[in-house]
Amino acid sequence: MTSDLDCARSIIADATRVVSLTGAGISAESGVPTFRGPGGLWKSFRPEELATPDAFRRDPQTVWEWYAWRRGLIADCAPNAGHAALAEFALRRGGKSIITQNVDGLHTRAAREASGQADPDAAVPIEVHGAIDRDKCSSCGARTPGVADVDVQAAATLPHCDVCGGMLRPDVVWFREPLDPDVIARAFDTARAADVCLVVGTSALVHPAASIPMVTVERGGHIIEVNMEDTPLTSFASVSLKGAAGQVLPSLLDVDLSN
Ligand code: BV8
Ligand code: ZN
Repeated sequence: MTSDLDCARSIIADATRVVSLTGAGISAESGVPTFRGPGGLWKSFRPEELATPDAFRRDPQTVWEWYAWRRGLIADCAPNAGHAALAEFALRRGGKSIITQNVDGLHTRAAREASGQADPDAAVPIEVHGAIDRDKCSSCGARTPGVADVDVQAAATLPHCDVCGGMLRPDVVWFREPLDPDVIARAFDTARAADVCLVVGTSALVHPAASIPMVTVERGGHIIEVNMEDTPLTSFASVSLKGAAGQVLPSLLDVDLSN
């Protein structure tokens, strides 16, 4: 009896192009809270109150307080075996293949750690929802490295743009904001050209990102899902592996992380 893992491994072995779409679940074992699971961020905060342009217009201090808290939390986290396995696999296969909804930067750190002196680019993800460690000017759009200590005491003490004086915001995509058209087009094109879309640690509820794996299926490719629970994509998956990303990915991708 072939196990689901063996079935998934043989699909990947036969594939020419494997792309992955990751969500907050791949960072859970690194200590970064997910959004919708038990203890998730949206359990104690309502996304409409913190992750929308209206919320930022209405109460920039509270939005900045939440993002500064998350920035500090993420700064103390490290990539886990799931990030490392995906990075090794991407470097081995070549060609940009990691698409992430996450803004925590852990895939990029794993890419640098896995590549050593070599070019990490194949393992650097397409970040469809932006990056929490970058700021963007809400007036002129200038992007800068994230301000380290945000003073949320007053609107005047929040970070402002050196170029035009406009108020800075975290460089992430909020609800009801369009994604960067070039970034999301690249993500869909990458998935369209793939034989397999490996979907890891996402509830597959947020669009348009959650639709990315469907273009692989529409072209006759496979979805392999790694999650702790079923999602709206599970019924489209050729194999659905229940388990933690950090446990499943090294054996699924045949990556030995012991050294
Ligand atoms: C837009 C901000 C249009 C950054 C986030 C249909 C089509 C198009 C849009 C919509 C649509 N329907 C509704 C919309 C609007 C909306 C949307 O999708 N709403 C949903 C909630 C219904 N979409 C938007 O607003 C998008 N913009 O469409 O604009 C437009 C066009 C033109 C002009 C104007 C507007 C913008 C979406 C981006 C929102 N920003 N975050 C930040 O602060 O982080 S979304 C937020 O959710 C995060 O970015 C996150 O990445 C994303 C998805 O969540 P997940 O990553 O999946 O995390 P979650 O906690 O949900 O799930 C974790 C999973 O992991 C679970 O399944 C769990 O079982 C699993 N897990 C846990 N531990 C492990 C594990 N798995 C493996 N191993 C483990 N150890
Ligand atoms: Zn500016």
